[in-house]
Parts: sequence; C-alpha cells; structure tokens
Amino acid sequence: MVRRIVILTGAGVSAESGVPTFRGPDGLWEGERVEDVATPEAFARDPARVQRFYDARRARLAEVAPNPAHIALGRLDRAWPHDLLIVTQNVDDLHERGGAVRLLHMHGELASAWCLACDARSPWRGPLAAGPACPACRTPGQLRPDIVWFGEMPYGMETIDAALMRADLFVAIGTSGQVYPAAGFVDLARHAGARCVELNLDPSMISGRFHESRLGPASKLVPAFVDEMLSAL
Ligand code: BV8
Repeated sequence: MVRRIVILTGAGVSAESGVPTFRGPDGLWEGERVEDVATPEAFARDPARVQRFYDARRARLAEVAPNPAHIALGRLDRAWPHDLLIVTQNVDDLHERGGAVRLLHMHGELASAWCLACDARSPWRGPLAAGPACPACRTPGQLRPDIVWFGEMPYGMETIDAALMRADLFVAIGTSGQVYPAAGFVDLARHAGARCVELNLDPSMISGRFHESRLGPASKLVPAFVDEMLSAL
C-alpha cells in the first residue's frame, strides 16, 4: 500500500509550457555557458551579466502557464491524504500556479531575491540589474537571484533526505539525471525500499536505476499517473 510519496521534477515538466530545458541541442544554456552565468564565480566576475540572464528568465514567467502535468500534481497534492513531497529542480513558479503546496524548490526560485546585506529572502518579480533596494533592510544593490548555483548547497537537503528515507514511492519526472545531488535521490529511495518510477520523454542518464521507466510527454504521463494513484486510494 503506497502512502508516502516523493516526486522529483526537472526542466522536462515545464518544457510544454514553453520554458526551455537546459541541455538544448546547442548544449548552451539559453545561449550562455553554464559556468558563465550559474556559478558564484561568474557573479563575482560579471554581476551585471548574471543579473541580466536571470532578469530575462524572470520576466518570461509572465508569458508561460502551468501545463496538464503541473495541474495534475496540484490535484494530487489536494487529494492525497498521506505524506507527499514534490521536490523541484526548476526555478520557475509553474508548480505553485498548478496548485502544488507540498513543494520544495531545491535549486531556488526566480520569483525571489536574496539580500547579501541582511540575508533576507523577499518575493521579487521585477529586474535586479539596476541594483534596487532590499525590501527588508532598504540597502541598495545587494540583492542577488535566490538561485542555487553550481558549487552551492541545494536548499532543504535535510527535509528531502528524511522524506526519501521514509518513501514508499519515488517518482522522477522530466529530468536527465545529470546534476547532483538530485540525480542520486533514486539511489537513496531505492535503498530505503521505495518503488522507483521514471516519467520522461527520453531515456535519461539514470533510467536503469528505476523499477519502471515510462517514456512520453509529461502532459500525458503525469495526469495518467495521478489518476492511478488516486484510484488506488
Ligand atoms: C553541490 C539553478 C555541494 C540554476 C541548477 C557528483 C558527481 C558529479 C558532479 C557533482 C557531484 N556532486 C556535486 C557535483 C557538482 C554539480 C553537478 O552536479 N555538476 C554536474 C553538471 C555534473 N552539482 C552542484 O554543484 C550542486 N551543489 O553539489 O553542492 C553538495 C554536495 C552534496 C550535498 C549537498 C551539497 C548544485 C547544483 C544546482 C545548480 N543549479 N539550477 C538555474 O536554473 O539557473 S541545476 C539545473 O540544471 C536545474 O535546476 C537542474 O538541476 C539541471 C538541469 O537538469 P534537468 O532539470 O534534468 O533538465 P535537462 O534539460 O538536463 O533534462 C530535461 C529532461 O526532460 C530530459 O531528460 C528530457 O528527456 C526530458 N523532457 C524534455 N521534454 C519533456 C521531458 N520529459 C517529459 N515531458 C517533456 N515534454
């Protein structure tokens, strides 16, 4: 009897909403080399460039909408009476707009700014490149994107590890399994005795570690998976 579920999502769950995935055909990350925009070193070297990169992605949030996969996970979150944790690697806000509540952004959020002066994290929708004042301490020019860059510690690792250790079912949706520690969650869940299922458009780097891998678009696979879960209640 499945009771405790952990779901990990990646860029593939937002692809059908028009949010580009990471490893595009040109391997460039929206035209940028990852190390030039998503590392603390890049921010120290050229903060304006990094701010422009995230300002552009933050502005595009207003042009995209949740797809049937986000909406189905919102439906599961409302109806599942047992433990559920949705861990996303995505920094967009489509899971929340799809109705998910038991959600953890392990790599941060575009819609949040982090003040390096007072350490406050504040909801943020506009650009940061002009160095606006922190909503909490009013210090100008000290806000950085509230994003976990390469080499930085992901958010909520204690909560995630605890949920993986107790999981009956682990489901990975729309992720290539190339970035750690997220790509290692299936091993932790499996070790804890959980059934592990992958829902992905293509086979990933970690498909072989799952008990079952269903291939197809998230907008089709996820609603069907949620129907399965709720009909088994
Ligand atoms: C850390 C925010 C210390 C930024 C991101 C062990 C081995 C090797 C390397 C490492 C290791 N441990 C650590 C590292 C280093 C590094 C790492 O993993 N490097 C990789 C490149 C080798 N990891 C780190 O630096 C991490 N920090 O380790 O700190 C530590 C160690 C232990 C415990 C605690 C701390 C921090 C990594 C986070 C970096 N920030 N994002 C931003 O968004 O701007 S990572 C970013 O890239 C995303 O968040 C995501 O995690 C990753 C992209 O992967 P996916 O989401 O999977 O997307 P991708 O495009 O690759 O794949 C899409 C998939 O969807 C495909 O499979 C495709 O088939 C599928 N798909 C497409 N369309 C659809 C679909 N599926 C269904 N339907 C569709 N329609």
